[in-house]
Amino acid sequence: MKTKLAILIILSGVLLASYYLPSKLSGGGSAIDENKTVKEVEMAITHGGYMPNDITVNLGDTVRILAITTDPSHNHGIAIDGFRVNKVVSKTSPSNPEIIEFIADKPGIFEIYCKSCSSGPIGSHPWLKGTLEVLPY
Ligand SMILES: [Cu+2]
Repeated sequence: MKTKLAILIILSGVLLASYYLPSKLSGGGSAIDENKTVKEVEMAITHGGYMPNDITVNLGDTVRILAITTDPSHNHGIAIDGFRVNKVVSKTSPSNPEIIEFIADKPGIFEIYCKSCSSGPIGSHPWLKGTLEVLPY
């Protein structure tokens, strides 16, 4: 009786493995894929630039930017046109950042800039520039 139970457990284990393993090995698709890496970047926006101002990820990664601004007196933001990102960042605490998340589903070098700064007292911040590089496979 115990042997039958053991065989049953082993069989069901093999069945489960054969069900889950192929889906882990195949990949692809542009929707959120559990097998892909989440690339998390803490970014501070100062009056004079993004820190860091260079982000490198792999194609297919989920990019999660945890952004804060050090000067909330006027709007600082993050825009990446290639991924339809345009967010005002008004949070100042690293423990409660603005979260910007998207999937890097195309390779290339994309500009990070501030679209919201123009509403500040000194107008747009042309020096507020960074790059996002998405490496191909
Ligand atoms: Cu500023």
